[in-house]
Amino acid sequence: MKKKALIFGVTGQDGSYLAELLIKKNYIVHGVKRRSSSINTGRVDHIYQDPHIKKRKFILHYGDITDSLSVTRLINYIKPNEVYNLAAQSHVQVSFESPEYTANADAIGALRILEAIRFNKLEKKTKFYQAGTSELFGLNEKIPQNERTQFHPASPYGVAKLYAHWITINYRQAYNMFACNGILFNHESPRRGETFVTQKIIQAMCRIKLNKQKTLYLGNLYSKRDWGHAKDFVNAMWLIMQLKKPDDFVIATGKQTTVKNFVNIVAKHLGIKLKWKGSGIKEKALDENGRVIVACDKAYYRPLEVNNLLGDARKARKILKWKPKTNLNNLISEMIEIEMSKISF
Ligand code: NAP
Ligand code: F7E
Repeated sequence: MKKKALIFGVTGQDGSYLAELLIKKNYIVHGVKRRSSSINTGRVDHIYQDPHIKKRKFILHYGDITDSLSVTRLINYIKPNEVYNLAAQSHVQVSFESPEYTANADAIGALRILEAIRFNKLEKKTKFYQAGTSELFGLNEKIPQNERTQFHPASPYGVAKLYAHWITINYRQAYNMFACNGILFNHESPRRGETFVTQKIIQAMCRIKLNKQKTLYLGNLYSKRDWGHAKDFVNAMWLIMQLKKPDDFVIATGKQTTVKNFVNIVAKHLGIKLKWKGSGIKEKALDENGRVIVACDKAYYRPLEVNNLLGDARKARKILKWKPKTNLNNLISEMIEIEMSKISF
């Protein structure tokens, strides 16, 4: 019998890569999409269109993790072997503006799925993966951060994910469920949402290179992130679910870069020479002709910033035998190549 996986958040960056991976591994993949006024399946449409993938291998259902009935109905109907909860309001800055919705989706959403597994008496059959985040470490700047580092979330997003983290552990301990947390550091790809900083920088710099945009406006240039490739990270999710015993893992590259340096690397790839001047909100980067290519705008600063994230994934390396295949330079090349092909299309 083929294994059945259910992915909440299949239309997102990670959901789309995970669906591809599981189909390759011969799973029947069920995905949950939200009803939206415009089409939101752009990241998974190619899976449907692939003539080698039979329609019955990839099935989409409407549902919403803020709607218990739809969650329970889907779990009961599909009776999956593995559930991946990747669904979330995943934007940190937006979580300051929609904190209640973020808590409902990101914290209680995880509870709804766990409870639906229990309610349908699937505790022994169904494994659960929770998409945890390095944002749990937040203001704790002791680096590198691993599974034993104290959490100190610094946004409604981080706080909601903290609940999801602990409720996953609670259901594991109380009901003996196979329920795991992946504590994933930032991971990007050509499928990254346009409002996250890496994709925003790549899109703007490519447009600037082609004279379709003048200036890129950013917030804090000095926050440091540990950026990996989403394709590598979804592989870690699957490995976590194949263990004999459920456990929690930090997944990270172990390399750190500032936002400003990310801009510099992208500029170098595109052959744009940047000269930085000024400081604080007045800091900017000019090109050889003195045109302002990058400037700061206070609209992109957060009420509270997480400055320093760097992951220590030694546990994953040892137990899962996982390590990232793509370095930052190659990730940036791939993102630029795809973006350039979209602009020139
Ligand atoms: P993403 O691209 O923003 O995708 C989020 C997915 O969740 C989308 O499919 C979205 O649907 C869906 N969703 C949002 N609210 C929902 C709701 N109420 N009901 C059902 N589905 C809902 O995020 P991602 O980068 O793939 O990240 C996947 C997960 O990992 C998220 O939980 C995120 O918080 C977490 N995470 C991400 C990173 C990272 O660096 N990427 C790091 C650590 C943890 P629509 O397509 O309709 O919007
Ligand atoms: O910001 C700074 C910003 O929005 C990265 C999510 O996937 O990873 C992601 O959260 C940094 C921050 O990602 C802009 O202040 C400067 O310090 O790309 P981001 P994030 O907040 O790290 C974690 C692990 C998740 O779990 C989340 O789901 O870049 N920054 N200027 C900016 N950020 C944005 N978005 N836009 C700017 O203009």
